[in-house]
Amino acid sequence: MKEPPAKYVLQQEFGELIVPSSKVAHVQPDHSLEHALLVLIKSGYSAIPVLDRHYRIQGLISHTRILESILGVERMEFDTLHLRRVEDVMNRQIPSLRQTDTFQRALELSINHPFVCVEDEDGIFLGILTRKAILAFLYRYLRNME
Ligand code: 4BW
Repeated sequence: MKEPPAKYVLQQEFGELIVPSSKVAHVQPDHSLEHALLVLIKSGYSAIPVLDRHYRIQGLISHTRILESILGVERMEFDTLHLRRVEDVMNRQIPSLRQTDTFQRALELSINHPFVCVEDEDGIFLGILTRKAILAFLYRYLRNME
């Protein structure tokens, strides 16, 4: 089957590529850094979304941010992890996509972001779009081109 032209693909929506919220590891802003580190280690991911109780995107938290926050002058202050909150160290400057955005927009964002959160028109988290899903889609498309 002949693949559609690249221009057409870039204008398509990317809904089928989304990792649904039920499969995305996440934490809440008021969780402790100890809890967040546990979730990161158990899930195997280096960074995960932070969502509030209504499933709205608040930021992202990573190993690096947590470890930087407990970096003392002479030692890592691991004993303070349970006292610190995710909201104090999370990265709030993260882009998000609407499910109605184009594949081109998703592709542009994936250059600098390993994953991008996707929300609906009410700002409710739907899932994430990963660089892996985007690359796999592009790879299939290029392989099948004439
Ligand atoms: O536990 C893992 N399972 C699988 N299947 N793949 C993994 C795992 N951990 C890492 N990977 C692979 C993926 O290819 O390493 C890449 C980089 O992982 P990261 O960034 O640094 O933890 C993964 O690439 P990706 O699938 O394109 O994912 C990009 C980023 O999206 C990940 C992580 O920050 C986030 N992410 C992906 N799936 C997630 C998730 N965050 C929460 N829950 C998920 N289900």
